[in-house]
Amino acid sequence: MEFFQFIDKVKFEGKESKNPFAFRYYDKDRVIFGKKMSEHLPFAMAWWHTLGACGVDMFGAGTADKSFDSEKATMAHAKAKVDAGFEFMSKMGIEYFCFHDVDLVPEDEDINVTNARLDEISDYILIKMKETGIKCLWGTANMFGNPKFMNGAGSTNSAEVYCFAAAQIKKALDITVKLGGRGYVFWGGREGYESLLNTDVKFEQENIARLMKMAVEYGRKIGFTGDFYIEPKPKEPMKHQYDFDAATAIGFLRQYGLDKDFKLNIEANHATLAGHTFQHELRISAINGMLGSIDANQGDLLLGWDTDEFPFDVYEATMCMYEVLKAGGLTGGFNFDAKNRRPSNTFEDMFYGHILAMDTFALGLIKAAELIEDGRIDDFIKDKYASFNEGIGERIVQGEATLEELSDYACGKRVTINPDSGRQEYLQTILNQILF
Ligand code: XLS
Ligand code: CA
Ligand code: CA
Repeated sequence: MEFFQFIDKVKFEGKESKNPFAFRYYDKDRVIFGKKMSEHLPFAMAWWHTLGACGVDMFGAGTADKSFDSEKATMAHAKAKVDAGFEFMSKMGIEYFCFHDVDLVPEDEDINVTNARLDEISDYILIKMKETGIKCLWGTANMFGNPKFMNGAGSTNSAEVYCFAAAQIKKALDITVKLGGRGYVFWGGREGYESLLNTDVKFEQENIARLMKMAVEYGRKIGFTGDFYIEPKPKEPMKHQYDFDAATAIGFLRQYGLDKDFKLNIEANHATLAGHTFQHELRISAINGMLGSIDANQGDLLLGWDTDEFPFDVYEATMCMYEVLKAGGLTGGFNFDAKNRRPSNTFEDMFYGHILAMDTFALGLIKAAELIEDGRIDDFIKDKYASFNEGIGERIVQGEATLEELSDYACGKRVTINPDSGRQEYLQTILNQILF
């Protein structure tokens, strides 16, 4: 059965095209810095949003029909989602997908039933993967939806619930490895707290680390060679989440000796919820060797929650791709953890959302490469710190200087000169010149 009969394949037609089902910037074979666009931008479809989300919000029922001609919460529906998903990705030219365990199959009360369903659906997905060449970017376990996780999964007060979380991770890892996933994600949706009056933060964090350690041991045992990721988010659903931002997550990973196996999956919308720019989170990850994968979406700065919009901000995408290029690329990819707005409720809108997002990142890549090639910004930054290239500055950087020596130097000078201008407005002019 063909679900999206209105379109055969979305193709690159160039900037002037008015065809709504065409790319204006994403030209997968175009080579930039020696690599094809499709290699710079391993795009992934998020199973939960694209095949699951139907526009339900706190005030109203769904507006989009994602039944795919079958009864929801059945295995027939799970299979129809696979069919629809692979047709969608093939037509879009999206080469990867990401999933939570419970996105793939309906969850049963008995975990053994759910697990058997996961075996069945992953067999079916594997067949489709072979047919199409589409691959798995990452898998994860949903340890936040089920009521048993109300006090957390790794951070729960109940040893029994902790075991159920472990069982879900084990199975999700099995399926991720079976599908050849590049990564495995921990997003700590319920790992945090509402009140310190009822929370032992130290104990909860230690328990989360223990669970992650067990996951790493098991993953490596079954042949998982990819990266584990923490996906930072400061809040929502919890008032305070432990993986607040990249710096916090990196500190946690180092504290518990998990930093060799883990990197970060940075989501744009989570960065802004943490009061950072997307670029800040990427830079902090990159300079710590922790930039693994990206959830490519966009928030709304006028709203205080996680709106998961398809990205269209070219400034943000350019600065993101600037960080990614400087970091030498991602080991993961760009997962569109993004959903259509509630009134955009047709299958056509699913295509428009992904076309918008892919074109935004393609344009970001083109512009970031131009920025680097132009070189004025890089040169400025290099020059800015030039006083550390010789003399006393060089001795500081080499770790040769002592505090007394620096003090003698300053006292010998008597007064200091002003450091050079930061030139922010001039640099912003360069950015605009390249963008427009
Ligand atoms: C929720 C998160 C979630 C993770 C995967 O805010 O973005 O969807 O990406 O569990
Ligand atoms: Ca996400
Ligand atoms: Ca989000």
